[in-house]
Amino acid sequence: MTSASADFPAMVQVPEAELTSIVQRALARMGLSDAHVQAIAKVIVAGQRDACQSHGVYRLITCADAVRAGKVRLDAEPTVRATGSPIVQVDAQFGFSPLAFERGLPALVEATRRHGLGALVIRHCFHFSALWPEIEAITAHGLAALALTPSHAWVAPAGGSQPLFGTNPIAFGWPRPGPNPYVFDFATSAIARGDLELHRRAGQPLPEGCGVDADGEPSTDPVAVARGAMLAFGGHKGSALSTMVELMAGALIGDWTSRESLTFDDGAGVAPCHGELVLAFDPAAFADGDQATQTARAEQLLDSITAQGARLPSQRRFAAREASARQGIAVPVELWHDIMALADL
Ligand code: NDP
Ligand code: PYC
Repeated sequence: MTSASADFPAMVQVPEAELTSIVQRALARMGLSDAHVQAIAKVIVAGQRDACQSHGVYRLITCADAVRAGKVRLDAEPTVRATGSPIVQVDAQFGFSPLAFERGLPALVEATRRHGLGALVIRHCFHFSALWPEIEAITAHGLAALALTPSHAWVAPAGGSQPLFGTNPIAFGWPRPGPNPYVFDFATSAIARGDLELHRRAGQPLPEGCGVDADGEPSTDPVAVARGAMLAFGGHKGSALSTMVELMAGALIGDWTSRESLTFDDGAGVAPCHGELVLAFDPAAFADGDQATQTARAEQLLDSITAQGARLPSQRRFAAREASARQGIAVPVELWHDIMALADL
């Protein structure tokens, strides 16, 4: 166990295989089917491995809350409709999203290879996860990818103070030579809801500019902001990106917007339920016969970023991944106790 301070809580280091088996046990105890257990465990253990505290094994608590509320279907079998068009449609049947993505991925890759670009539309899923695991699963096939999903109406539009948008993440990936793609993945809110919850759990104030209280006054109190509204990052720019997510991954695909997801939640306070849009691009189809030049120009651009001393997004994550492989996965002690309790260990 490492020593603790306010910003750096004490951690336990757990080998990946052990953490995976404890997480699987906890999920199985919730009554989830084995297919969901495997898919969810993979995603949240990967999050913890990459030191993504808001979307790592903390999400077991999110799963437990959703299951307890009786809204999520524990044995939902996603159905995949791939008709030869570029659009692959998956109905998650009101189960958690990781299995729905997993089931749709092969058809998305096939459609993208055939048409040059493809779209995966997931509907009716409970969504609590980070998007980068999905992006990395697509870039592993040599494809570029863009993913969008709404959440619950927690975020006010720029200039307003009433919650309307979700925290609406946008994630993008570009395949690179070597093991690590270029990937960014961020909430369009100034802070992710998961991070707000972690601040609330730790009794810590939010950074300035993340939200307003119920009277529309700026606040750094996570409880007051949860009652009021979160804010988009970058003012009107984040607000417009968030609107795009509602339109493209809500209205366009015929699934719920963040406001509709919150209405469906009806005070249960569980994971949002809505759809997701994932777009994939085959670089070969856009390269005009010269993929070597395409790749070289992309690499030149990315190298010019790091040449200035700037880092690429996901660089911190990839470094954490390497550290986890060497030392085991770091889990905050308090969370570790919660997880062990969920696993009845
Ligand atoms: P962060 O602000 O932590 O990070 C956003 C991105 O920017 C990451 O790719 C990160 O890479 C990168 N980054 C951070 N600092 C730098 C830097 N100095 N230079 C270059 N790149 C940098 O993400 P958020 O808190 O906004 O989101 C966290 C997670 O929450 C995401 O994975 C998202 O998918 C998830 N989420 C899920 C939602 C859902 O509805 N399912 C809703 C909202 C969020 P790195 O990781 O290496 O630091
Ligand atoms: O962190 O904003 C968030 C979030 C919403 C749904 C899953 N994660």
